[in-house]
Amino acid sequence: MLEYTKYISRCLQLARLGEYYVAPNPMVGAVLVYGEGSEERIIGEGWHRRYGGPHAEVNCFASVKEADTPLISESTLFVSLEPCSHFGKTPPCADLIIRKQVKKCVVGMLDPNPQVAGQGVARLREHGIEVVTGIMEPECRELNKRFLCLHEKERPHVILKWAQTADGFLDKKRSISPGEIRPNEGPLVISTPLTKCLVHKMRAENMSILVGSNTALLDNPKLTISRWAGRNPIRILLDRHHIVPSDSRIFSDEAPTIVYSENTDWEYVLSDLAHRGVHSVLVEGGSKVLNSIISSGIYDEVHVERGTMRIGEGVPAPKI
Ligand code: AOF
Ligand code: ZN
Repeated sequence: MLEYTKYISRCLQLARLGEYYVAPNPMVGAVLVYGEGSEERIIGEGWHRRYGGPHAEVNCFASVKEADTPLISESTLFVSLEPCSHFGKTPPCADLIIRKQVKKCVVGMLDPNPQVAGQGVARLREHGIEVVTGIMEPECRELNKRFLCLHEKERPHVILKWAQTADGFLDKKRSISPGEIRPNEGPLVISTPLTKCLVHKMRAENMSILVGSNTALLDNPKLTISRWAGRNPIRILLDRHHIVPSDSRIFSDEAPTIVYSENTDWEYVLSDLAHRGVHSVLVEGGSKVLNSIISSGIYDEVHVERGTMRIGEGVPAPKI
């Protein structure tokens, strides 16, 4: 018998190659295996490479060498997510699999997208293809936690992130005096060159990045990626009192910016982002925004960088 976890592991490895390029779609990998025992070998591999592009299964079949095509009908297709059954930007993968007449299909996990939700697997079974589901499901779920959150909870996956001093402060006390456009002092630097790279990696992993008006005003950040690969996240600014000037770096043309000013209620912001298809938000501060999200209880992960410096007084870091 084929070792299911070995090939679903390979699917997950392939799926990861699409990281940074497929959001808000899931990362998906597929492997086609012919024969068993001494005959056993992979005859095709593929993954979803970019948003709007062909799905993993399509790329997998396309990779099969001409000499191996007669073997497809005697092969097992492994795929980390249920093959789709709908016409999206691309036609249904389930129909392609049926046309290729594979013997068996092993699926990591079902697709919670309501347009698919079990119908892909059902269609394969209706056409006499043996289907096994739920192989390495926890690993499949972890890989696509953002995509799953969007479809299962109808809101983006929320990650809070901040850096604090050894004595528990986010920053010195800084403010803007009347008439002054920008503060003279820059923000307290807690991050190191290495952790700055990691922050940029997190920005690349998430579809959007959110800050409040104080952070936009005091730090004047661009919130883009320069120390990691991938696309700049969509910038989200909560600015209830319209205090952030239009020439701020958060409005630079490197990425879109969405401003919430009328309604900055966290549940409203999350549901609006979900409607726009945003599957993840990295919240980078400041203290007011972080504290209000923490008190709402609607967040999924918290990443705290602890520096070695002590500053004695300043803006206290949030408590969770
Ligand atoms: C698959 N294989 O590799 C992926 C799937 O607009 P489309 O056509 O790209 O469809 C996107 C939806 O298809 C996405 O929301 C998810 O439900 C599924 N993704 N399905 O069979 C793949 N990426
Ligand atoms: Zn598909």
